[in-house]
Amino acid sequence: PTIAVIGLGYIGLPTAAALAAPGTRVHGIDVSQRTVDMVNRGELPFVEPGLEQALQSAVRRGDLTASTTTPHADVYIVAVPTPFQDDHQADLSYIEAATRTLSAQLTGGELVILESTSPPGTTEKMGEWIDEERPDLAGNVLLAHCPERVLPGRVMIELVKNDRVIGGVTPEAAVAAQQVYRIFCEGELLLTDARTAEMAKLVENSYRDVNIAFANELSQVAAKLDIDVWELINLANHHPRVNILQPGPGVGGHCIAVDPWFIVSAAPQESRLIRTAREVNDAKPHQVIDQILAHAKDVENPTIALLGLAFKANIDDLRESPARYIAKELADRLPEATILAVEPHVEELPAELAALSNVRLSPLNEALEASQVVALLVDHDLFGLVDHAVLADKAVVDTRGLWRNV
Ligand code: SAJ
Repeated sequence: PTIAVIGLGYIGLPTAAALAAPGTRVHGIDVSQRTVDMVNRGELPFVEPGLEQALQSAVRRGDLTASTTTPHADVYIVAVPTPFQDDHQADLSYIEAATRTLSAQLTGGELVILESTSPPGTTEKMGEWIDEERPDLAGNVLLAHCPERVLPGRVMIELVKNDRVIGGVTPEAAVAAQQVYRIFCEGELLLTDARTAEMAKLVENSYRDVNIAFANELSQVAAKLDIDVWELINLANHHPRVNILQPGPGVGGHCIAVDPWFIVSAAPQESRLIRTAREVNDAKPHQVIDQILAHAKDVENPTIALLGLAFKANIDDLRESPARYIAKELADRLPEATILAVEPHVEELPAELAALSNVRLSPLNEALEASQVVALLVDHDLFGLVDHAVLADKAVVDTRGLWRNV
């Protein structure tokens, strides 16, 4: 079959490359001409270990091509963003646009798979959009939802190894989608209906959010009681049935901080714990800002080193990053301070920080030398190598417990 992957982002592009690896004919579609040009040259628009090699060989063999227009294919995989709006409702406009566009190419009998994380009922809604565009097909299209579960930084391994949930709007669609994922997936392919598959994805990320919220709440409780939270968690985790996650500066990324809201908006009365966890995690960056401000107020025209801008360790992804939010807030609230942001994985500051005169991207050593206050926001491996003697005369806010013995 020919497979079209719509959306060549963090999920779509690795999926396209994995599908093309055994020689399947894959066409990638993206609204960004720059992304399309890069993919056609075998270049990565973002960093992901192992992906460049897979992309280059697929492009070189001619198994993977890309364009901004949508051609006919036997299978469509939709992997576009589902951000949320201010009211925490999912913004389905990208899915709707992709669905209406691909509808024009359908001849009947094609399989359309939604990979984007979506509120329950979205895959069925795609069917309604296709019906509106193409009443002549009389619903003769197979629809399934197969949410991705890969962890950024380990995408190429997890794509192949993870089990997957595949929900069909009809059982026939689920079976057809299962055959597609068999092309590259070695994990179990578990069949269900589309709504349960949609919900399974949201539940997985909410589970993680609630558990991180527990750790973040403990960090506040421990600070109040003057207890080292890292030691506390480490000790508690020696219990055979306790496995507490790690506190941090807040929860970033485009999934865990978003998906729980889709459950809350679908069933607000019934999801009190999920909502509270979101609120606890969203409060954490403000608590870190307060800690940094408390140290900075003792210094005239302070220089503050912020270590890390990414949303988690050892990746270059700055989207929805609490560290980036913390940098912006500090720069706004301390116009007389100099903020030196250290992020070895990027070459320039994101636009909202680049626009500020008191924030600069700085090499690690320079930032450490110049600063009176150091906040570790991301546990990149590089920061673990910092000589503790350099920190001795500085105020340190270690949000990840990387330097807990300083
Ligand atoms: N974090 C903590 N403490 C921890 C673990 C994580 O503060 O103990 C923070 C991280 O620093 C980061 C955020 O949480 O800011 C999220 O990081 P993550 O590593 O937990 O997850 P993501 O967003 O990179 O990927 C998640 C994964 N979901 C689960 O583990 C249930 C991944 O499998 C999903 O595919 C992905 O969301 C997605 O796209 O939905």
